[in-house]
Amino acid sequence: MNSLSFPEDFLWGVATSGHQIEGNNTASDWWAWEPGKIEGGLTSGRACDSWNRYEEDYATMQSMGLNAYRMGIEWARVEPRPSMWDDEAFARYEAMMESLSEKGIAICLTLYHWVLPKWVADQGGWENPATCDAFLRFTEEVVTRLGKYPLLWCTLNEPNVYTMFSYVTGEFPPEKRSLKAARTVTRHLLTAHSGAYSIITDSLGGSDKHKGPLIGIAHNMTDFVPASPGRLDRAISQYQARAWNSSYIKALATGVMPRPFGNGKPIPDLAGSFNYIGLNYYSRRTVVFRLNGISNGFSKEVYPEGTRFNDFGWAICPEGIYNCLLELGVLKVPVYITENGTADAKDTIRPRYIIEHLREVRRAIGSGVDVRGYFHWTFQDNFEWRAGYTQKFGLFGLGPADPELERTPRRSAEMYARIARANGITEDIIKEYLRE
Ligand code: IFM
Repeated sequence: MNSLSFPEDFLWGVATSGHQIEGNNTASDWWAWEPGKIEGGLTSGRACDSWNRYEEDYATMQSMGLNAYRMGIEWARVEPRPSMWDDEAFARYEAMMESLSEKGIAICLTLYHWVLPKWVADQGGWENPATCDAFLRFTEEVVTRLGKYPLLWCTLNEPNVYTMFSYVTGEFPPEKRSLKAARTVTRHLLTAHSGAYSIITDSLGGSDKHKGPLIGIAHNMTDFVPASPGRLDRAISQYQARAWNSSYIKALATGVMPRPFGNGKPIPDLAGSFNYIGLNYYSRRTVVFRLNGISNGFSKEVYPEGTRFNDFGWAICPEGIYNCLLELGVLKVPVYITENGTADAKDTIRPRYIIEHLREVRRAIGSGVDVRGYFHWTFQDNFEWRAGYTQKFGLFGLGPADPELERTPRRSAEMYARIARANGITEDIIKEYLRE
């Protein structure tokens, strides 16, 4: 592999979400739901205590040469009860963003990353159309108070993952298993997104894909491949790719969400309500057809000999990110990798994972996709939802049992800093980190 340079002004960042790192998000639906549900018996608890330790983390990011950070704002913190805006919580978020801005770190702000205020969940969450209005009031408040800070606005994180886990497989709160509910939720999420797009553009000036504000969603895409050339395996893998990947792209472009997660009816103002698109890419799924129900996707995963897996059992496939980027390229807006990373407690696969995925990102740029930034998931080990603290995605190690919550750099952190500083992958980096 040869050295690779990235376009001027490319963003090199890390991505996090509020609930996963801040700690004590006590007015949220997740906080109420977690006891007894989380692997390892812990709850999110104090997480990484980033609510208090943000300054030290941002200083570390700055020293690594990072110029961007994807963070979340927790709706439950700033509106713990209906229309009761918590000024102190807003002041803390403002202090965070001020500190990032002073350090020259561009902000990507996520408004919804799966966690609701408990009072919203109690009123039916995203099944209730009133949640769209509540979300828009929240968006308006955020824009009024903090609108000058973010370069990128991410209205929704991975609506497909949220709907699947919360309403189809029932692994996340509210643990429903109903395709009908999943369809309603998808519609409301996309309605909320398009409303938020209008609020942000109306308040902060016309959207311009060169100057911002840049507004989009973080779309989780998987590279689906049939395990055999057989007709049924090909059909199921294409079906999954359509349902999981393309239907959201189509919905944003045309305003109509196709089945199975949409009802084929137009969603007002959705078409074109974005001026960038975020890609969250982790892995490939190689599937065979099985009559085992929609929550299993009518399929089973079967991988060829030699496939590499991470600690979570996810198949590693760098060229998958290239395929996904090419698919997103049809939207003709800038693309940011809003998440990419791997669960690897020992850090034995992460350096190669990063280099190989970045090589594919660079290849996509060469093929004409306007990729403008890469946010590695994630900065430090954090609360991995139902898997608790068992999966380690961090450039920095962190153990929930450590009273000091010390952030311990993995080798990947040092490597990623070198990539960010060089705005690319140099021969030296390749020699040093790809040698094994
Ligand atoms: O931790 C999650 C994140 O919240 C959303 N995208 C995938 C990550 C790893 O599972």
